[in-house]
Amino acid sequence: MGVLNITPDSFSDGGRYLRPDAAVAQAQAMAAAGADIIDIGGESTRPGAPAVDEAEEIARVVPVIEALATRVPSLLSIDTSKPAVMRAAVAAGAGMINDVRALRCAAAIETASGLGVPVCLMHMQGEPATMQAAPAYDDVVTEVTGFLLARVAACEAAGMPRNRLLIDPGFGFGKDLSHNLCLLRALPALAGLGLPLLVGLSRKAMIGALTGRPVDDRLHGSVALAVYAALQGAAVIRVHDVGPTVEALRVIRAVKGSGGQ
Ligand code: 7PJ
Repeated sequence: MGVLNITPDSFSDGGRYLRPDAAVAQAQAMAAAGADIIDIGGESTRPGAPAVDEAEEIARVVPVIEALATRVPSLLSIDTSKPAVMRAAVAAGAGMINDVRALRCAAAIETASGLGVPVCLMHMQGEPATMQAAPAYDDVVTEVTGFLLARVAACEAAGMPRNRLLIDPGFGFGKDLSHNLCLLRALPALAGLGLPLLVGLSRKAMIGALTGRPVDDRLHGSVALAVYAALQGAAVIRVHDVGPTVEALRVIRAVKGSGGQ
């Protein structure tokens, strides 16, 4: 899954793809590099990012989704928590919803259920503005797992079949380095819950903490974690640098697969 942020303020690529033609070109490049899914977002979840109203969010993402629907073979995912944006994006050609709030906003669950597309349910402690101030858990793996299973149950109760859902522990969303490392070590257990597991680690602060690298220089750490996550059972890896990640995963797949001698 390649990341396409159509925002002025995302933490690693804010402002680069605000113009629709630049966004479309970037998505085409990610598709050509092997992205099966393009995740399109019009609101930054960076700590301190200003809220975007739904009309502005729709105006950012819909022209890009419309243009891409006929130009790339990749599945288009809309990264939003707002029901109106979900509806507009799916009408424009999106075939998946990625919600960092796991359909907890008013009417989101009914809207997503009615739209009939796959949904990624992500764990987040708190809200983006303040989530990194003092994240705290008694047992991060147990609490994240319990939350995700409760959201899956809520979706099923709203009429969504289980085979339309993905789960994501939400690395960096109300988690410090030790929480993120605990969740990474628990990936096999999370993958074992029986729903496809999506992970997003690309360029995140934990890589900066471990390598000392600024956000625009975290490729090696990002690819390492993508490979690790895939080997531990992740089904979908959300990344900014599609080409290098796809290459790394291709090599790993050859080793794990049945080809060769
Ligand atoms: C994630 C996301 C993630 C899912 C972002 C960033 C911050 N959606 N949206 N999982 N992260 N499902 O790109 O670093 O980890 S925004």
